[in-house]
Amino acid sequence: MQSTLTSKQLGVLIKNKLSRHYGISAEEADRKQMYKTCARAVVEILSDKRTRYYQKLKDQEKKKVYYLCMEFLVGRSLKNNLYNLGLEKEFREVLKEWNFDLEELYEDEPDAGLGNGGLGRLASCFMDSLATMEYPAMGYSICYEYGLFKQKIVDGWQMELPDIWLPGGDVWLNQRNDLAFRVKFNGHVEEIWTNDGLKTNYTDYDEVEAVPYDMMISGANSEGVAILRLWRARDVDKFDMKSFAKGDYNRAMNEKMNAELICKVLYPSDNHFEGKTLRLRQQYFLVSASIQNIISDHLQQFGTLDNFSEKIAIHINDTHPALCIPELMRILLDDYHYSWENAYNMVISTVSYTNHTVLSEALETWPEELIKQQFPRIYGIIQGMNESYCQEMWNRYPGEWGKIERMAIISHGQIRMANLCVIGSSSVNGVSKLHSDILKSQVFSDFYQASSEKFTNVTNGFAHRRWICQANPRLTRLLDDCIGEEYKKDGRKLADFKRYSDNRSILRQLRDIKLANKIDFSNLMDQKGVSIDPHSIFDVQAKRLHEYKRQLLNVLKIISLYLDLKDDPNLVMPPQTFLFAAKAAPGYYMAKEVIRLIWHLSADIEKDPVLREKIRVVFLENYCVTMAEALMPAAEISEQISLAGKEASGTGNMKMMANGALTIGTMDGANVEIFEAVGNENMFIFGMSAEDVERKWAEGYEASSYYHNKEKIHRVVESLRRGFNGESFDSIYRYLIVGDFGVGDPYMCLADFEDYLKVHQQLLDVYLDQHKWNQMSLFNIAGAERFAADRSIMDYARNIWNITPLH
Ligand code: GP0
Repeated sequence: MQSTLTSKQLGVLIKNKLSRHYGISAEEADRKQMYKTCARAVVEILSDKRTRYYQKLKDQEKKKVYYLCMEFLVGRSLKNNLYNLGLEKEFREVLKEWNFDLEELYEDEPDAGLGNGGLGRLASCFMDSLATMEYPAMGYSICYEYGLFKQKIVDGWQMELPDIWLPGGDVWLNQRNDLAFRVKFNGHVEEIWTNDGLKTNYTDYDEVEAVPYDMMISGANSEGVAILRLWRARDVDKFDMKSFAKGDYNRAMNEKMNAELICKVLYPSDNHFEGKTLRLRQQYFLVSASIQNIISDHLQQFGTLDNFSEKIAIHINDTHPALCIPELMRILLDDYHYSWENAYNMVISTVSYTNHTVLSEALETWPEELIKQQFPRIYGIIQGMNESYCQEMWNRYPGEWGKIERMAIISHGQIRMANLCVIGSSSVNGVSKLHSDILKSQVFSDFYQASSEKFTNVTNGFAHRRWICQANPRLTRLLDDCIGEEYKKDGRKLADFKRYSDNRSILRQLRDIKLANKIDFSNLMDQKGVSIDPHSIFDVQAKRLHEYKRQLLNVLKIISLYLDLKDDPNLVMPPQTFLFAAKAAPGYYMAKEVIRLIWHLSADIEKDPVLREKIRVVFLENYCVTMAEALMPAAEISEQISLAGKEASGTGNMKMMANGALTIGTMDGANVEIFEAVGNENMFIFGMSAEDVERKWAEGYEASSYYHNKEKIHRVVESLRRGFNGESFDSIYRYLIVGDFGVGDPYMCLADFEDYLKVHQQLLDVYLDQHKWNQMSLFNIAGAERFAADRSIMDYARNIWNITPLH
């Protein structure tokens, strides 16, 4: 149901808010004030809508899912909510009367960058689907004061600047002091025998208050509103008056600083575990506040916890919120006096877990001592779970020490969070078919043998309304004309677009749309002082910078073209622009070296007037959701070139495909399913399969033999030592050929290099046949049908959470 506000009513609403917050009229307001005021008006509309929706939700007493995640990469909210509420037109009209342009107001909103990349963006896309399809759901995360750092490149070096998003972003947050909970850290636990059995006594702990800040997310063309509840840490009032009176202000303030440190900043590493105490405290803070909130809501509604797992599903997105398993145990045991066995069964049947990576450096393992010191009671519970599980396995697999050791939660002084998740939940899923298979056959093979019924797959998806309808209005109009608007509610309907694959006029329009989007993107970059030729091919690799994603392989390909052109400046080649967008984790040396290489290669090419007519390299600074929304519609080639077996799914691959880009990629993650959707004729697959990679490692991989025996490779690698723009890249040469601990080229760039070059050349040949290219592009748009996040959410709802939408 779309909102029924008229533009006149809207005008009154906005004027009232302007006068209340700033004491000014619409004519006096500046753009920032107007943006904030519009946001406040939207929040009010959302609140009304939410009140109605929550009443319905309560009345129906349906099972509800709580989605716990340390990251939500929300991006901007004004445009999304106006679109979903169906109020864009009304706002545009009202604002025009006062000489404001809605599109310009959008630009005043900072991105809420409370996530690193794919995992956090996925969580946000899921909120959109949950709201739109009216599933009973709520998201939980942390309200970081600083989101993911802002990236600046200075002479090729990545610099990190703080992301100050709250001034401007805070209008979307509704502080709920009435719903604060206390989270306890440190202290001591004693076990006491009483007449009722063993009791625990927890003393000397530190307390922090968790205060919710709610962000409302409107469903699209539906009655649904989802709430994303973000916790902020606040010092519990125990101001040290004694120190203050003595004039020791620092000491008086100390306690406060410590508490509030918890939600200061998002840890900026993606696909990598950082064993910092503060990060662990963040995790427990999220989990404890959320579980307390879930329990108190449930009690308020039902008065008992006996039906807890019938009414509640708790989903943990990666292992980051894994402590919710022992935390829920703790509350059931200590506060509500359930028996160990009952509590254990309740927890397992409530919790489900998604794994997002197989990279070993991303697996969370915390030192036992640290957990014990930070949360002594939680530690005791983990020990108990570990003992009972090992006992059970011992009965099943007597004598198989090795196996049981691999499955244990605690081993060699470390707590393995993935094992805790598998043991403590009823469902474990990967995020693409290939990834889920690898979980079963490798990462969790022992668990799969013991409890195969727990394992399943849910292939990722993306919010197609945001990433097609909002980001690419030109394509949306064409789709509306061709296949009607049903696809907006039902992504599957995008498949109908296939009917137009022989329609020359539609294919020409597709090309015109792409060109217009490329011009828009070039203009946008022009404002930032970056010049891009919109008539060149846009070849895009946009994702976090990571060795396994192999931005380096892409660079090696470009260098090879560069050297070809240096040898023969008359070589015929369609002009190409290679666009890179990527943030590197601040402490990730090799990732930063690759950025530096891209930057200097780019500068080198710019200096050569002949070369730069044919190939240009552009590093797009500070990649974020908002930039992605401009970039995806302009992309023509989507680089998805991770080493097979390493990318769990990828979601940028889906977004680019849906906007008509063709994929050049390996058989990895969801690329495999893109391949199933569009067929070999409509994408450019190259390189080793995951099995080939395994085999190659087993045989023994020698990067140096490629270097010595393959001419093209030798030439490219040598050029790294000579360098670009006067900078040598010996570090990267050594990384590829010499390696740390003798393993050169750990992600096998050189092994896939020749095939990559060959397939890239095939791609360029096809590009010259515009008709064919446009047809392939059309098949990709239609084939994205299966990657709508709505479909992922329906899979979760049916197969894992066992929930149904409101009616
Ligand atoms: C996986 F383990 N992902 C992690 C992590 O810490 N952060 C993160 O963003 C990603 C995967 O790398 C992915 O393959 C996947 O699509 C995404 O999680 C959502 O499942 C590409 O970003």
